[in-house]
Amino acid sequence: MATDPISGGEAIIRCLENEGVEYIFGYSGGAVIPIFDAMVTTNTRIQFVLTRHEQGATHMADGYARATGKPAVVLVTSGPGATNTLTGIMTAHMDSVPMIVLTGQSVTPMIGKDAFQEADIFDITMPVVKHSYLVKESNQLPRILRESFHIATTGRPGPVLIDVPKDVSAGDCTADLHAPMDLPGYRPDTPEYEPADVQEMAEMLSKSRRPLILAGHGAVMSRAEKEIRRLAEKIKAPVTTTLLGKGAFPESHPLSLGMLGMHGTAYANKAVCECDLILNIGSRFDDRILGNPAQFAKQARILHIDIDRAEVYKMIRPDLYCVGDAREVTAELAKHVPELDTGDWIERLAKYRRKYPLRYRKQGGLKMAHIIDELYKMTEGRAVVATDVGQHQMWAAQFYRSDDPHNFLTSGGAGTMGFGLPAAIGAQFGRPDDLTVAIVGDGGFQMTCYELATARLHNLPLKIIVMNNHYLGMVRQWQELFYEDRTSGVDLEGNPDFVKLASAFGVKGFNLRRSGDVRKVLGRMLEWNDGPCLINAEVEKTDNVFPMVPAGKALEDMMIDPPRKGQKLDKPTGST
Ligand SMILES: Cc1ncc(C[n+]2csc(CCOP(=O)(O)OP(=O)(O)O)c2C)c(N)n1
Repeated sequence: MATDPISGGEAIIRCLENEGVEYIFGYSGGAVIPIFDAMVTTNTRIQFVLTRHEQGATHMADGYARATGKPAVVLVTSGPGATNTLTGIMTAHMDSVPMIVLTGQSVTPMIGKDAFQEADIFDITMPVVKHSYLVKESNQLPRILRESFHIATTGRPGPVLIDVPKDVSAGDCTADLHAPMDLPGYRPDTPEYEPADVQEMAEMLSKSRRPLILAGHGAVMSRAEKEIRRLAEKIKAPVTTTLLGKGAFPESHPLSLGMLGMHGTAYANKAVCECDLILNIGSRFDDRILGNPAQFAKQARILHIDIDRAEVYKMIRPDLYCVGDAREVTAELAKHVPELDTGDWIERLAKYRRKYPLRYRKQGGLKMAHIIDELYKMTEGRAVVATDVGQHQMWAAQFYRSDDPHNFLTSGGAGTMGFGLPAAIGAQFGRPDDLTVAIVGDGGFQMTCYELATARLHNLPLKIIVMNNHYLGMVRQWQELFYEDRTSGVDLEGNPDFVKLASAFGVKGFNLRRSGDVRKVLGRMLEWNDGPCLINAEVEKTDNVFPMVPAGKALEDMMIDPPRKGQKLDKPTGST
């Protein structure tokens, strides 16, 4: 049904409203003025959040989507504005986060002619989007917007790019704003799983004496937490998760083994080595959790549930797989599987838990693990935690246990430094009443710290802890362990005074220097109620994260404690 003409920009805003969008995160520019203009002329209830950099906008949108489970929207201009979103798009893509990125583009007659601020963002982002569009006519906008939300949120979610030339956003649109979709080749909602496969999985599970459930991000995305809990409790199977699967099973539950893999718990890694069956629910068997794929879970039969057929056989050859939605398949499986007697197995793992607990020394200098452990206790595990990438990220994953699948936000697949602060801001927008804490390294924080201005402007009650070890800690750890302590390119000499930096943005800052002050300073931070506040934690410079499985080694080769002084370790061969 044709309507009176409205501008392409207005059509975009109205279609976003139809999708229930609350926020657009972005940055302005010439090629998107018609869309910004429509935000004024349409009197929309959507709020625009002007960030300080387009990368910040993408991570904010990402954090919003991860914390709320809803798709998020980014709007930026053409050329450099569009290319500045690349890292954020890749981050969302690697972790299957639903995001719509609207980029401005030069007017259609100038495309391909090196016009001012022209970039071929469609092709540049091609390997890191789920789908992309270049809109050629204003009347295509309603259909494309509808399709983009459908594609971004269904099946395996991911980012969708919509490149909008300026004449398209400025032109007339007469198309129905509820235009029908036209996606004949895309049917992710078709229930693909075979009931017979599930039945067979149940039979294999019923013969297992040492079962282990591994939950990944797919379990989080499909909201399978209740079903996983039901299944785990019925068969009394221990559950371990990937970094992004944190919270898919409550980490405070007695059956939880926490995270596995490179910096996972010793008892989770032992469980993988000794189990007789692994049920993988929605994890893509990332190399950080496999160690050496050829050596992974040698005694176990492997069952793999994934919504994306491309993940099956990619890293591991399963004994049986089922392509389908993690929640549906797990629910079905729980119906068919009998109760199991796993008493001996649970007791064996309990011994490992007692022998190799996660630990840190309280004496000596201030430790990141100590701060995170106290934060966990003081907030009773209820905070939404967003991290950057590095040692602090791994300690946060180990010590901030999560019982909620939407409370631990981190860049897992891409490992993007600079993610933590903007992701926490996005999460706080989406969940204004929840306590949100960004735990960041001094390196990563400096990549996006300008977004303090965004947090302050909107008076978000966000808490930020900068783990200031004056090093790019995780890289220094590798150099110390595997390159005879030849540190190179990791000394963050010249760090600013982070409390003064915060103050320049109007953000309250506290210094934390001594272990004895951890509770006191965290308490001040938690009580602060005038917008964002930050702790500069002067932590020990050369502390290292353990357990550690060197990249490319088998989980059996895990180092539970630091190696002896002077002990020479092989250089890791696996991906770094
Ligand atoms: C954008 C980006 N650049 C480089 C890296 C490689 N890298 C991974 S961890 C790390 C060190 C992080 O240092 P910091 O932010 O201070 O955190 P820490 O490890 O000290 O906790 C680096 C450089 C990365 N992951 N992302």
